[in-house]
Amino acid sequence: MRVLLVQAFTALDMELVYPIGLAYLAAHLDGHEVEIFDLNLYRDDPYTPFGETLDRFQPDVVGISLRNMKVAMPGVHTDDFQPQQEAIEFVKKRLPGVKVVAGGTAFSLYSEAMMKRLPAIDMGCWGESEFSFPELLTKLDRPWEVPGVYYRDPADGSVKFTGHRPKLDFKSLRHPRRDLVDAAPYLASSFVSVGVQSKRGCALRCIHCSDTFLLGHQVRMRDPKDVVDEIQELVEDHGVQQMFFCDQIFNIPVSHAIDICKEIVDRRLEVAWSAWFNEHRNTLPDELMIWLKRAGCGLLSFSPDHVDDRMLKNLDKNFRYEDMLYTVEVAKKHGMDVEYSFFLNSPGEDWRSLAAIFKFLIHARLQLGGQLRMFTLLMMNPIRIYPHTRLAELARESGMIPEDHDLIEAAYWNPGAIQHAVTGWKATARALYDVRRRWKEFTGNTYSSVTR
Ligand code: B12
Ligand code: SF4
Repeated sequence: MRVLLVQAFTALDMELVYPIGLAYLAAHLDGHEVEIFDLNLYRDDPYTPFGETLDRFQPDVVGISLRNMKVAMPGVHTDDFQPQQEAIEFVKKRLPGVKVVAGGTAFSLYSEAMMKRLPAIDMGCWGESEFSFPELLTKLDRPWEVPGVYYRDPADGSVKFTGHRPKLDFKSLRHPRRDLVDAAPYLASSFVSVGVQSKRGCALRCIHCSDTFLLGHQVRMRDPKDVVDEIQELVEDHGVQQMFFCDQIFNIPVSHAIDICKEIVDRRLEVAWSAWFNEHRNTLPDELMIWLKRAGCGLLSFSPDHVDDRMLKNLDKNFRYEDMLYTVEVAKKHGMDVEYSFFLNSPGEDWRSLAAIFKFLIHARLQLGGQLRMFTLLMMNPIRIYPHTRLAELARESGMIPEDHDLIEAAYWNPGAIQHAVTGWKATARALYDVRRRWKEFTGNTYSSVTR
């Protein structure tokens, strides 16, 4: 069978993302002719090269990877479904009769809604699909026999799901088919664009996170030697000098992270990289920091979401403010660059907790100077409410969203935070005014006459 694997649009205003999920699938498609096409490589005019590829390759099946939910450009698209819908309808128009199978994180999080809103999708695989997709290809006329599959009931067209499969044994998977993807445009796009995955799953329980629904709480690790074999192949055969570990969290467990670093050092691989790191001080020991640096990790990417203890507790984080201070201390000590990203409107936010973030920002800047590369405050971007999260439960319980909301356009909005911010500003302005007044009284008004 000829199978064309297509990466649908990712966030249109952001960096390219190497289609590692499709490369994993391709590695498990024995006996099929496979190609990978990324629509994002041609954002100005994707449909000319896409049409040419469809005409030339004449696939029997198009597997479309839907990664991100938010891809629409305001003013250009009506909603987030439009770009993906256009791409899938383009396939169906160009090659009527071709089967379109969807997959990817956005598909897995919003499967039913996607099947309903995008009728050109014939069927889809939920979650990790290295085994379900090849199995489905042998049973395209009987998808109901394959666990992990969404399909349309031939009787009435209703959307059905065959049920979840057990989580797969990640360490026994083949390496992704890197030979099917030209790494060059991704390398040119950003230093995080090419990914390598050393584990799947996360043991932590942040209330807003959907990764644990997608990949489970059990951390499934690959043998560090096998991980570094893959990195070596990327460096030596594909000219990769920079990469990102696309694990949920790289430094849990610490020993696995250290073993990967040691292996990179032993093989003298010249590659600069980054990853998501947990902030708890026990997960950032000096030993790890030393190996990270030696192995080419140039940036500690942290996504703590907050710094204030009360808020960290609300978000069910495994670390506290003391640990945040420790991240600054350890980065300074080892000369590592860091970046942090925060939410500014989490459940329970008030002006004191907002002020704590700004206080931390000042502290980090003073301590780290240029080593503090980026400090993202998602102020205008409240926390997305992903399906199957405790945040979703919270939002439903509090009446913020109706019980049956499909969560496609749902964001946690905490009006209290704005009120508190205004109260905070007022309190600060009042305090400043008081200081000024007292200064005037004390100096006999010299201050204002001098400044006037
Ligand atoms: C690493 C990562 C990043 C890295 C990527 C680095 C890199 N070089 O790859 C960086 C930091 C750049 C990043 C950025 C962003 N990310 Co991100 N990221 C991830 C993360 C943690 C892992 C993705 C990954 O590589 N997985 C490994 C591969 C092997 O898995 P996979 O792609 O899912 O593929 C498997 C299955 O999905 C399925 N599958 C995939 N395609 C297909 C196709 C078919 C036909 C079939 C049958 C099956 C199938 O089979 C594959 C093999 O098992 C995920 C979390 C997660 N649970 O996946 C979030 C995630 C993908 N990111 C997310 C978001 C929101 C973003 C940002 C918008 C964040 C931001 N505001 O900056 C940006 C967008 C970037 C962009 N340009 O679009 C969301 C997307 C949710 C959504 N539906 O919208 C996720 C799911 C996290 C979450 N739960 O919120 N991200
Ligand atoms: S640490 Fe990251 S992946 Fe793990 S539960 Fe929290 S947000 Fe999700």
